[in-house]
Amino acid sequence: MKNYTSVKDIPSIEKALETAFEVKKNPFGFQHLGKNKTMVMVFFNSSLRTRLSTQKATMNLGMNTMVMNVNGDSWQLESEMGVVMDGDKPEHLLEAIPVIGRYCDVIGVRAFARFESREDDYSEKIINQFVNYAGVPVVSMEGATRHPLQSYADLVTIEEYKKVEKPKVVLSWAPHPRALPQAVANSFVEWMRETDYDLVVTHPEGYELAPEFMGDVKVEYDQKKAFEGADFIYAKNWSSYSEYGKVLSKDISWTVTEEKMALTNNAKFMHCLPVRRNVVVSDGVIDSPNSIVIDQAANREVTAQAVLKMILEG
Ligand code: SN0
Repeated sequence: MKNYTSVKDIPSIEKALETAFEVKKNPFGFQHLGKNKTMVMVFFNSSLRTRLSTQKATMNLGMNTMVMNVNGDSWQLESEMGVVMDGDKPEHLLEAIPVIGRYCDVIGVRAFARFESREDDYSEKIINQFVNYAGVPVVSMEGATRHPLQSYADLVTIEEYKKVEKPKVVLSWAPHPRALPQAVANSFVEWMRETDYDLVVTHPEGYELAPEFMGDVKVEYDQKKAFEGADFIYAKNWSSYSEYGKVLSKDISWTVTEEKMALTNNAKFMHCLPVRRNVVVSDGVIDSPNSIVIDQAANREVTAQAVLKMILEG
């Protein structure tokens, strides 16, 4: 594997699962791959799980890691082409990226949607500049449109908890005080479409995800109907794609509650975290034995390591 920016970079779902379970069983068994190799993790946005789980994954593989928070530690980086750089940004990505690439063997980059232009975000302007200029493999630690390290961990978690061959998996929009990217939802749908699970997406009108991610996936606008018989409820807020980046609703009748979970087939509750308690999900649901959000987050280490292993193997 050269770069990792979407499910399309993985040889197959079978290989992804096989590698993840191999790494989970034997986390320190592949240190020959990482010896004397270095990863630089570049963050344009905040992180807790991605930073710690990916760094831990590199340590398990015997690699070294350097972390750069662009909005605090480094020069502010210009990303527009052809601009006169007489403003507040002293360095261009065109130099910064290849320089970083000279210091390491893998670059991780987190660059969320900026909501300035849907076209810029959906062309993955920042991640693609890294892919084009790094000279070393690039791992997306959440781009503008996808969060593939998260989705990979989501898949592994569902595989571990599923009780039937083809579980009903429901991605439910939930309210939130701020405008969040569509990345986690897009990427989850993209990964789930590679499985034979029964996937249903539920959200209010106006929150339709981009057609290139949804394909022919079923949308059920009635959240309670969607929850009926579900084996997994994956809650996530995202802002509107059609009215790009807008918050069209903060309707708390979409919060995931005990009453709604009672409609499911004793479903497990999932969320990528961080989560706004009693906005996205009630305390009662996230604190219940059916909540698997901590195991889901723990699998981030496993799948980050699986990705790095596949990259180091070439
Ligand atoms: C990010 C998102 O893409 O939705 C990262 C999720 C892994 N989430 C947030 O930015 C949440 C911030 C908030 O204010 O709750």
